[in-house]
Amino acid sequence: MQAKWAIITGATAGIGWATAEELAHAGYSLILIGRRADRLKELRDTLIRKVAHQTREQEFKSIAIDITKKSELDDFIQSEGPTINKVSVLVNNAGLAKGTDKFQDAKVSDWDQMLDTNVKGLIFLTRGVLPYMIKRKAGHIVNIGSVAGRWVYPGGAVYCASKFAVRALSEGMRMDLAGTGIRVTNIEPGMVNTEFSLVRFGDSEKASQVYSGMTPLGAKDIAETILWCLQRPQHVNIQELVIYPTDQAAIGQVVRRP
Ligand code: NDP
Ligand code: 8X3
Repeated sequence: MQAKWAIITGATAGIGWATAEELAHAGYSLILIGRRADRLKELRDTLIRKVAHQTREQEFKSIAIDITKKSELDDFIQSEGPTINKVSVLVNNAGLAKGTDKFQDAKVSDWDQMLDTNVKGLIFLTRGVLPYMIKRKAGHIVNIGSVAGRWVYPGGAVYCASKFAVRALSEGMRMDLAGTGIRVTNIEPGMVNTEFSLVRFGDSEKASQVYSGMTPLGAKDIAETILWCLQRPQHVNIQELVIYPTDQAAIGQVVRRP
């Protein structure tokens, strides 16, 4: 049997990398997207070493693109058409938060980057892939939202707005795609220990403090959940899932031990 194809954005680190490993182990062929070509190569080599020897049908393609650049997304959709035509899963994972400054002090360039990546990158790529899925009457879009898409916190206005947008987009897509057979899932994690906090603060000391004294989720926890959603029978659509670490009762309530 031919392997199923999945696209994973933000595959060079964290949740995306772990999802690539999980889906590869489950037999998927993958298109891996991120900006860092060296990390994509490392991931591809890892997958080939760990997984591909099990089956000759699996393929791993790495595509270094910046999803904030619409021209790069358009080129990808055009040049990879024959492979995208086989894709049954799109994991819209690439995303980031920048800074925790108050709204009145925050950098406009940080806002641009968050909105261009978390919202516009997601919608343009999805818009490019969907016609292929609709033609085949099958597909699964998995969006990585956040608990920040349900609850706002100080210093998070624009990041939270971007994840509220991911939730609205997931609902809107699901409504517009009703009857096509395409499923849409929004996964909403709490604290996951990845490069996320390093990117947000640009400082490894500050980033490590985020998880001090508590046990955060790991990227694999989210990756396993994504695979579980994909593996539900076709008539079952997990619409949304909120996943917190046990040590985080709510967005601003974290239990820390000395
Ligand atoms: P990481 O920083 O570890 O990974 C983010 C990934 O996104 C990287 O692979 C990065 O790759 C990619 N990326 C960022 N910008 C772009 C871009 N312009 N074009 C292409 N790829 C891009 O963070 P996580 O794994 O934690 O984050 C994954 C998703 O999970 C994000 O959407 C995040 O908002 C969400 N999330 C994270 C939580 C957490 O606590 N960690 C909690 C809830 C949600 P590269 O730099 O190579 O481009
Ligand atoms: C990441 C979770 O709480 O840092 O989306 O916003 S949080």
